[in-house]
Amino acid sequence: MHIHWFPGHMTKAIRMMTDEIKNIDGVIYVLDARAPLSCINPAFDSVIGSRPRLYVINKFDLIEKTAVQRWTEYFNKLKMPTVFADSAHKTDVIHVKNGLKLITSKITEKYKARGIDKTIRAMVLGIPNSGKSTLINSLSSEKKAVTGNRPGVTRGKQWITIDNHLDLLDSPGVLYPDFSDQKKATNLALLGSIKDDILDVTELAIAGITLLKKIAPSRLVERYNLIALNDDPFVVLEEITKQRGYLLKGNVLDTERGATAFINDLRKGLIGKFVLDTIPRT
Ligand SMILES: Nc1nc2c(ncn2[C@@H]2O[C@H](COP(=O)(O)OP(=O)(O)OP(=O)(O)O)[C@@H](O)[C@H]2O)c(=O)[nH]1
Ligand SMILES: [Mg+2]
Repeated sequence: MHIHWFPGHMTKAIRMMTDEIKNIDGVIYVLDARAPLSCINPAFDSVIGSRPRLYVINKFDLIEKTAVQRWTEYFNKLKMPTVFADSAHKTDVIHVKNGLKLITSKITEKYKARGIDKTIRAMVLGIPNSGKSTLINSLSSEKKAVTGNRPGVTRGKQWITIDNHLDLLDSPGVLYPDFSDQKKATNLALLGSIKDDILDVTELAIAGITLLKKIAPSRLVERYNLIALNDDPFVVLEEITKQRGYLLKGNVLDTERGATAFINDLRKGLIGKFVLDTIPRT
C-alpha cells in the first residue's frame, strides 16, 4: 500500500499560512505524542521560516509517563522548545501559554520598551487530527473552534481571542506533500490523521500488527486473549477476528471487520499506551 493524501484544501491551507505568517509573532506546532517525529512535516518549514516555534506534544494522556520523560530528554538535547499537553482534558495546557510567552519574550520586551502592551498573535499548525482546535478551545473560555475525531475538520482560518494578550490562529491540518517515508505515513494513518477512505483497512491493520509485534507484543496478546503471537501478521488478524466472532456467511472470517476493530482499538488506546516512533540515537 502506498499512502498519499494531499487534497486541494491542504495546498490552499499552505498558501493561507504563508500569507498570514507576516502577522505572526510565534508558532504553536502541535504533534501527536503517539508519533511525534512522524508529525514533523517538512512542508511547514518554509511557512514558519525564522518565526519562534513551540512544539506542543499533545495527547500525552495516550502514552506512558516514562515515554514522556524519554522524549522530553530527546527534545531537550535537540534544544527544541517543547511542552506536553492533554488538550482534551485540559491537563498542562497552561504550559503552552507559558512556553509561548517565553519564546516570544524578545518581541514583547521590544514593544514594552516603547510603552506598548503587545498582544501576541500565534499560529497553531500541525498535521490533521493532532488536536489543534481542541488545544485552542482548552485555552479559551468558550469552545469556539470546531473539533472532531477525523482528519480535515478545520477548513478555513479562524482567529480566536484567548485573552487581552493572546490571539490564536487555527489552521487546517496539513500532511506531507510527498510521503517519501512510508513508515511515517503508516504511523499517521494508524493514528487517524489520514482519511480512512483512501486506505486499505486490512493492509493498514497488518502494518499495525507488525509494528505492535515489535514494540508491544504482550499488549497485543493480552488485549485479544491470544495463545501465542503467530509470525504471520495476517494470521494474527484472523485470530483477532475469530476472537471477536466476526463471521461472514458460511463461517468465513470477516477480516475486514476485524481490521477495523483493531485500528479503532489502537486509536482509542485500548490496546495500550505506546509511541509508534522510536527515539533516534543522537
Ligand atoms: N486523548 C486525547 N484526545 C485529544 C487530545 N486533543 C485532541 N483530542 C481528540 O483528537 C481529535 C481531533 O481533535 P481536533 O482538535 O479536531 O484536531 P485538529 O488538529 O484540529 O484536526 P483538523 O482540524 O482535522 O486538522 C478529537 O476527537 C479530540 O477530542 C488530547 O490531548 N488527548
Ligand atoms: Mg481543527
